[in-house]
Amino acid sequence: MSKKKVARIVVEALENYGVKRCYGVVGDTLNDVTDAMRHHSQIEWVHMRHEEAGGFAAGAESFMTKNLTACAGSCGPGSLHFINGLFESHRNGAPVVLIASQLPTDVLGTNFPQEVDYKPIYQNCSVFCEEVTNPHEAKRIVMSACQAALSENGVAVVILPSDISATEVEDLPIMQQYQPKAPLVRPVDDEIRAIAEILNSGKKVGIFAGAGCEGAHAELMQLCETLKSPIAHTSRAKDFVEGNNPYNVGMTGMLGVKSGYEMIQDCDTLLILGADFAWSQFYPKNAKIIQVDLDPKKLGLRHTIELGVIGNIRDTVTALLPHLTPKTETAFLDKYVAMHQSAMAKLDEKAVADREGLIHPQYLAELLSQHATEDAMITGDTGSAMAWVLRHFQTNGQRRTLLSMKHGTMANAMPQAIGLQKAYPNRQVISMSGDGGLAMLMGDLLTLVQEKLPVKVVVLNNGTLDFVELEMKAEGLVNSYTDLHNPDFGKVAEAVGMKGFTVKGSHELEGVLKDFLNCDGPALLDVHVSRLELVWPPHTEFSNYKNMALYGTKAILGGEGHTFFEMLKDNFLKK
Ligand SMILES: Cc1ncc(C[n+]2csc(CCOP(=O)(O)OP(=O)(O)O)c2C)c(N)n1
Ligand SMILES: [Mg+2]
Repeated sequence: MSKKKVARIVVEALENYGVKRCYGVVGDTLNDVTDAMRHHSQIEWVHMRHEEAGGFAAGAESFMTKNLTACAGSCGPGSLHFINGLFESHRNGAPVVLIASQLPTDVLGTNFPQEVDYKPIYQNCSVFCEEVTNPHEAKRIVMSACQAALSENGVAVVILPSDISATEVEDLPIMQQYQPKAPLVRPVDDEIRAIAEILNSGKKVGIFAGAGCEGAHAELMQLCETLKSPIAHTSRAKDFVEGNNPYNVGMTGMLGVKSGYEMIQDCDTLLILGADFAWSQFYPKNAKIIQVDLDPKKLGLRHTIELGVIGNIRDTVTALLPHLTPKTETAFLDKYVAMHQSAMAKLDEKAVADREGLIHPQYLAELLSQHATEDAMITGDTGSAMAWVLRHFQTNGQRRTLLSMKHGTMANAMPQAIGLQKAYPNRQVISMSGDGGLAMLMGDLLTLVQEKLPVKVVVLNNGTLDFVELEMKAEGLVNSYTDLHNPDFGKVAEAVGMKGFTVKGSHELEGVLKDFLNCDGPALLDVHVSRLELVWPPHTEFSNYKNMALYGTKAILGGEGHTFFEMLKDNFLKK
C-alpha cells in the first residue's frame, strides 16, 4: 500500500465528493494542501482577496449547483476571516467544506502567535466541526465532513494542523463515498386524508409557499387550480413560484405587496408549504393553518397550527391531489389576483424615467429586468437592493435571484456573483450592490479582473446606508452615521482594470445600461439613484406615519428640514 501526505488524502477526498473549486487565500500552514490541490487534483483554486468573500462565493456556487464546494485558509486570521461568509451558507443551507489549516500540534495550546481555537467559533455555524489530531484518521474525518455538509445542507469545518498535513500515511480505502438521491418523503395516509378534509371544507383556502417548493411548480399549479387558491410566497421562493403562475398574489412580509399580505390575513384556511417565514405578525389570526415541512423542527415554530406534517412539497402535494374535491367558486382567488395586478402596477409607478432626471432605483431594477438575459442570475446586497430585486426583477422559471434573506449580511452580492459566474460561465451574472455593501468587500473587484469573470456589478449609489437611515426615520429618529462619501465607482472600476460606467441622469440610464450589460468581461455601472426612496411595507400601521412625523419634527428642529421636505416631495407630493 503506497503512502501519501495527509494533505493529498484530504484533497483527493474532497474531489471524490464532487468539489470542483476551492476559494481562499494561501498561507504557510496551508501550503501542503494547496500544493496537493495543484498537483494531484482537478480542483480549481480560486484566489480571493478576502476570505469572507471566498466564503460567500463558495456558498453561492454550492447553493445554486447543490454540489459541495470548498474553502481553505491559513492558520489564525486567515481561516477566521471566512466566518461571516460561511454563516450565510449555514443559514441558507448550502453545502460547503472549510479546510481551516492550523498551527503544528507541538505549539498548540501555548498562545503561540496566530493561534486561534476554531472549534468554539465554527461550531456556531456548522453541521460538522472536527480537528484532525491523528494523521490516520484524516480521511475518515474529511469524508464525514463532506457527507455531513451534503446530507444536512450546511457548513462542515475540518481543522487541519500543518504537521499532520505533511505526514505521510497509508491511504486506506476505509470508507466509500456514497451520495444517494433525495428520497421520497410524504406524510402517512392518515395525515394526507386529514389535510384533505381541512382543505375540502375551507371556503377561502390560501397557500403560502416557501423555498421548500423548489422543483414543485407543476404540482403547485395543479393544487391551486383544484382548490381555486391564490398563492403567496416568501422571498426565497420567488424563483420557484413567481413565473408562469396565474394564481400568484406575491410576497407578504416587510418587502411584500398588499395582495400577498391581505390574502394571508383574509383566508379561512392556510396551507404553508416549505416556508419558515419568521415574522409572526404576518400570519393570520383566525385561519386554520396546516404546515408541511421536511424539517419537523419548523412545525408550529412561528405560529399555532391545526396540523403539521413532515414531507417534501412535491411528494406531499402529489399524494394529496387525489384526495381533494375540486372547488368551483373563484371569488377569493379572483379578488387577490386582481389586487396583485393593481399592487404591482402601483409599484411600477416609480419604475419609469423621472422627468426631472432623478433615477429611482425601481426604474433601474425594472430596466435590469427588461434587458437581462432570459436565464440571468442576479444577486442583491442586504439593504434597499433586496426590495428592488424582489419587487422588480421578474423571474421566469430560468432566471435566479440570490439574496441574504436569512443571515441578512451586507456585502454579499458581489462575492456571491463571483461564485455563480465560476459555476455558470455561460450565464449572465449581475450583482446589485449597495454603495455601502460594495465598499465593504471592494478588494474582490480585483478577483473579477484576475479571474476574468464577466460579472456585471451595478452600484446603487445613494450616498447613504439607506436601509438603516429609513429604519431610523421609521422609529422617529434623525439618522446619524449613515452618510457615505463615495468615490466615482466607475473610475474605481477603470483603475482596477474593469470597464466602468457612471450614470447620474434618468434620461441616459437605459442606453448606458444596455452597453454595460452587453460589454465583454467584468464591468461596473455606478448609478446615482435617488436617496430616501421609501421601501413601503404592504401594510402601514398608524405608528409608521406617527414616527415619520416625529422624525420630521426632529429634523426640522435640528436644522435638517431640507432632507425631510425632499423625502416628502419625492414620496408623496409628486404622486
Ligand atoms: C455586515 C453588516 N453590517 C451592518 C449591517 C446593518 N445594515 C443592514 S442594511 C445596511 C445598510 C446598507 O447600505 P448600502 O449597502 O449602501 O445599501 P442601501 O440600503 O443604501 O441601498 C446596514 C448598515 C448588516 N446587515 N450587515
Ligand atoms: Mg447605500
